[in-house]
Amino acid sequence: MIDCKKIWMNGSLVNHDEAKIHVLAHTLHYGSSFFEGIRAYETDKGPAIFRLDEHIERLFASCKIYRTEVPFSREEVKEAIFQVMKANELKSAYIRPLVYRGYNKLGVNPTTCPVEVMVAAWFWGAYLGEEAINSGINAMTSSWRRLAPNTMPTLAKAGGNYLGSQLIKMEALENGYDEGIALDYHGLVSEGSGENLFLVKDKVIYTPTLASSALLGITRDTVITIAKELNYEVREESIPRELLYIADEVFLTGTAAEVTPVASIDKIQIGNGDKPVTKEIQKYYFDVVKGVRILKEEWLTYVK
Ligand code: PPE
Repeated sequence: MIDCKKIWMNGSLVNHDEAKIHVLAHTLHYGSSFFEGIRAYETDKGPAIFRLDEHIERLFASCKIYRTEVPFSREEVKEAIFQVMKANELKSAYIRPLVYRGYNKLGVNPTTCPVEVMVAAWFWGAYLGEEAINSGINAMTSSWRRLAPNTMPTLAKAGGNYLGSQLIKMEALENGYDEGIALDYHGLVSEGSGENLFLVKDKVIYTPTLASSALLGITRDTVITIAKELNYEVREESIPRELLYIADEVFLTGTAAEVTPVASIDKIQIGNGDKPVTKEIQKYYFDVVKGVRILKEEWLTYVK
């Protein structure tokens, strides 16, 4: 079970055990939900939520793609997040806002069903394990591709998209790997089941373009900003699978995964095992999210 005493649902805080929806809710049958994963870190000035505005914007963008009107304003959702942080007395947290289609009628058309919103927050440690943050994970190229263009929009962080992610993740775990890396429809590198991907070759940093069916990751943007700050050249390009095998370094990024090195892919060791660029960026990232180093003032929202 997830340890969170209070959850915000449609305007008020409710106890964990009362945060329920009907089994005939539209979202349960057709995947009609949109969500965010946001982290708050402990800082000298109390808990700070990292890039809150960008996460709220992406949540509303996901809803817009699916013609879904959120019944609360951006300010109200932010306020809900503060309330949940305080009610659960969290110093650091993983925050999960979710917009979903509730219960009225069944049938594919979602528009007859009410749009509901919930926010939960709890402590969530390293996504791929503490050890992975240092030594890196072993990944495989998934036999499952990411969603093809003009099928399901990958720029929307929609619940339904994560059926694809689940196939990628389960296949990797069943085969003894930590994570799966998916190719796009054209066979080019896309992303992990819940992370964006970067590689380093000859001191240049590469990441797939948005046309490769990846999510427009907020950590991806943070890492690009940090890399440029450190005077690295960053290229957003189409990446052939085999470039991963001959890269000097590969790492994954995400709110949950933070900056996680990849040690091997398909049992091929990445580089010589040293990860100087990944380590440099990872350290910078942790300093920025924890407010030790201020890169952009507006990236940290302190919980009032
Ligand atoms: N791609 C996918 C498919 C994805 O789910 C995430 C976040 C990212 C890239 C990175 O995006 P960002 O967090 O904005 O840097 N995955 C979220 C959910 C993970 C989960 O298991 O749940 C997350 O990291 O919060």
